[in-house]
Amino acid sequence: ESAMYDYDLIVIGGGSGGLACSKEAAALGKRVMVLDYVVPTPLGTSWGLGGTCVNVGCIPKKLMHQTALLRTALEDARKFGWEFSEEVSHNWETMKTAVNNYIGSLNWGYRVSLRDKNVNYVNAFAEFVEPHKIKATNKRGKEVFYTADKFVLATGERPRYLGIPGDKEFCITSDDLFYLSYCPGKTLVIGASYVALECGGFLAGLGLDVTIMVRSILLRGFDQDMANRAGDYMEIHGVKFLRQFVPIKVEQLEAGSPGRLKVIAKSTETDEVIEEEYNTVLIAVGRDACTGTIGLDKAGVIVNPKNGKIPVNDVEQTNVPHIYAIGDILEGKWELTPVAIQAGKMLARRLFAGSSVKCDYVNVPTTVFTPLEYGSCGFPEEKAIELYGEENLECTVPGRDNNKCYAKIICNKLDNDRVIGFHYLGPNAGEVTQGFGVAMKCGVTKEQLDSTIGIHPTCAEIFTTMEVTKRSGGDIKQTG
Ligand code: FAD
Ligand code: NA7
Repeated sequence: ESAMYDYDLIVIGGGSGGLACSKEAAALGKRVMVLDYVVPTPLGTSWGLGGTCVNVGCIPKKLMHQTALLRTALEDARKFGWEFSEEVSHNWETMKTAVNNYIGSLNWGYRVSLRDKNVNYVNAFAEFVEPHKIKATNKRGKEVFYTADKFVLATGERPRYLGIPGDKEFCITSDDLFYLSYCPGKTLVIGASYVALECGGFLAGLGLDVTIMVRSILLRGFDQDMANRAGDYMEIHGVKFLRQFVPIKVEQLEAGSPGRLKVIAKSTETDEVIEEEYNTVLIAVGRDACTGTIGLDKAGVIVNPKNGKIPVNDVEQTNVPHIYAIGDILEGKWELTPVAIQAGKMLARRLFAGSSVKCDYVNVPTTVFTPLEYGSCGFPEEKAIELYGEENLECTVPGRDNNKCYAKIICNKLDNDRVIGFHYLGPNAGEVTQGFGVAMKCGVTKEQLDSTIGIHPTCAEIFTTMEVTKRSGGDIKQTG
């Protein structure tokens, strides 16, 4: 029946999930098309093939985070005898150019690999006009129609705005930050998501005056004990936090690169209204799924009207059997690049190679690249208590290096002291957490961690010698 259509599979969205899925399907001999199109930001920023991760997410933010860490390394270097007399300063434009060039090479690499793998790539915006037919509109407004037997939705998300006067006109989001042609100067970051804390963190690390406006708590959904420690470290290292405030208006005092903006904000607890001037305002208050303008009603796909997310079953199938969805647009799933890639690959294998292996969304390790990085896998303490009851858990917690490093594991006493929560605050958290993610996938217990011999001297060895339980209230400071 597939022969009646132009393609066996059309993938809408060429980001982490869409590229992985389309390449895998083509490698299995299917006729595959992928469409990717970037709608420019309100300020006109746009980018190439590859989606959020490469262009406006993981990759540029890690490079800028790394740039900021180099400054700390310079300071440490002096302490240990490196002598350099020139004053150290940072050039935004040089960094921006280096980051953009790196991204450009990745964009090119993706194009080449799609061609090599026989995926038909079209740079056009796709929307359904019928259940098996889409309309593709390119930059010049030219419309072409394509049909397919099956579809995969992988359109990702874009930053949410606040809906207050001046936000779209004068503020930037992470979609603009990595392409900003000028140094943002004194910056207000609005929001307390990981995107807000990471961007605020590296901007401060570059030496800028940074304030983060927090409506309620830091890093909702993450272990709060750890989130607050990551925040405390930022505060000690110069990031200002304006807590329990929300912005109500942004006015432009002077245009420029950067210009001058006035932000008026009100307390969430009292009648207090404050105002302050900044050069740049970065909004990072969450992201909206790109599902509202792709004709899903024409295809009959159900979307959660509250958040625009798409509910799927455990094989990433929507309510319409021939339409699947992966990545950030999924309801109740992780918003992470490796998750989108894994889901895309597994889906293609199930659709076209008779596989029955599903994407496992449990115990996905992740890291927040705040100035002091925070890696985690499994449950936050709050969630573990809610699910298992405090009396059935054991929490072990050593800190070290003047408490710059902090670690915590949560074990389920009802299940052999199996590790159900892993939390690490310290250098190279991503590298450290990856390995423990494997261990948790294998069902690691406290006893097995204890019988593992550490690598000395490292921060991660701490997980092999954890003795102090949180319950005991014992001294957690470790040395050596
Ligand atoms: P995307 O990668 O967003 O791709 C969707 C693509 O579809 C986009 O190119 C979009 O333009 C296109 N598109 C949308 N609608 C249409 C249409 N109608 N027609 C054609 N094309 C369309 N994840 C991590 O794992 N680690 C990190 O460190 C990390 N850091 C991040 C930092 C930031 C600042 C942000 C914003 C995100 C970060 N993420 C990180 C999340 C990660 O980027 C996403 O989880 C991942 O990119 C999701 O992949 P996706 O395939 O679902 O969507
Ligand atoms: P999240 O996690 O939903 O975070 C949104 C953040 O923005 C959060 O700190 C919110 O504060 C804050 N927010 C939202 N609206 C406002 C307004 N109007 N004013 C001020 N602050 C606001 O979104 P992300 O996209 O960053 O993260 C998505 C997922 O990644 C998440 O599920 C994690 O598991 C990882 P709040 O806490 O609501 O007061």
